[in-house]
Amino acid sequence: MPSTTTELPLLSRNGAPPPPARIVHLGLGAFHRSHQAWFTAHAGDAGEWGIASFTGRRPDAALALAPQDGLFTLVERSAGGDSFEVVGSIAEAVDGADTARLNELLAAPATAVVTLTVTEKVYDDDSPDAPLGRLVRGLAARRDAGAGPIAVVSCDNLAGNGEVARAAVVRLSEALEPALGEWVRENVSFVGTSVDRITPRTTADDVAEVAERCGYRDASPVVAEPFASWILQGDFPAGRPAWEDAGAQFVTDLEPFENRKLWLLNGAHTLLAYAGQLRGHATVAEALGDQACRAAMEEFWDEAARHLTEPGLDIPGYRQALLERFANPRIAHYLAQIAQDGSLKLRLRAVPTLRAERADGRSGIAAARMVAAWIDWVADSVAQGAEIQDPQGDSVREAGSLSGRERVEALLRLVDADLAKDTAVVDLVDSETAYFGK
Ligand code: CS2
Repeated sequence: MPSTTTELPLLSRNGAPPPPARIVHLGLGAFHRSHQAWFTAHAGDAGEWGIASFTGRRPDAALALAPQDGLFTLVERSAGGDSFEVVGSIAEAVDGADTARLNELLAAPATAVVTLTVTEKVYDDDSPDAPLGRLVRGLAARRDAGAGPIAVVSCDNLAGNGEVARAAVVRLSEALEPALGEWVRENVSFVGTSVDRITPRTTADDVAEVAERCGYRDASPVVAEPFASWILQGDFPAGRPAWEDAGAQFVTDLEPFENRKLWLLNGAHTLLAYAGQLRGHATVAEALGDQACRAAMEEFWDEAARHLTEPGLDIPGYRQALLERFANPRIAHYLAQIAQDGSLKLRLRAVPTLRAERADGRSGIAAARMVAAWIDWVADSVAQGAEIQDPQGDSVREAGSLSGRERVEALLRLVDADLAKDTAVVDLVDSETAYFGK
């Protein structure tokens, strides 16, 4: 065994070619690798489907992966231990700024699928250098080349993500050129999906562990829980990998599944992110071990579950599985990471339940408490001069420096302007502030 990790060989394909790049991905990050890249590597026809994966704002992930031929180690971390797997589906790791390569790939008839993990806020970002602006210019190149129809598959945590992607891409295409909007409508299939795999940020310890246990150097391994789910609805006019071999489910009505995941898993995450940090915890597992957080989460689940009534959703089983996944003591999933982009996440994760409960004549108090926890967390962060990452960051900081009911109303307005006009809702949220004090 070499004495230092620098003496170990770098992960490499040893001259073997990667699978042909027939999928373009935008948003090369840890989640893409633990999820879409992993599903593609486990499809029965994996040898025919490589991914050209483009980074978002920074090139770092591409710079780390390119020298190791796109290969990376997936560390599957269960309560009992780690297992290691080299994932080979990323054929090319590309700097997102390399739009020439993006256009070239999209103009190739062999390219059949575009997957997206661009984060929720990017669907509202109309700037030409944002990922969807780049995609639209790539689609124009495809049309010009006569390369035929293609599927765009959104893998972001948004309700109706396929339709949200369609609306954004059509809007941007029309702005570029009206005829392109027409082409997109006729040739691009937008596939909606619900994606799930808890993927905490990789740490230096993880990098060292891979070197030690695997006997090679990997500058960029990914850690994930054993659980993985991908539920998809829509057409693939130019074909797709046999993702069902890896456990992906193809359904005709995605909505109940995506609501189940978005409200129960992501909703609980968002609640724990704020309530947990207010109570001094750093990770999901720690927050879950605190009775005050856990009870608030279960109460929120009770509210949300009343609106998840489709047969076959097995809500009790799903809740039980979530409790086990969240409690995985070896996954350090940081609450600070989940707390980012709160105003938008609350709109997607808390507001639907709050509205549905109120429409049924109930208060929606547990959903309101999630919003209140965010408000307290924003106020604390502002008071401490801590960073707040949010698509409406300036407005959040400004509203967070107000006090009392005024602060509640101003912050609620950033989550949902209509709800903030409802004095009963403002009163309800206000009454739930300071709930998670130590
Ligand atoms: C989390 C998600 O950071 C967050 O907002 O709720 O990333 C969550 O871990 C994934 O959706 C799990 O599939």
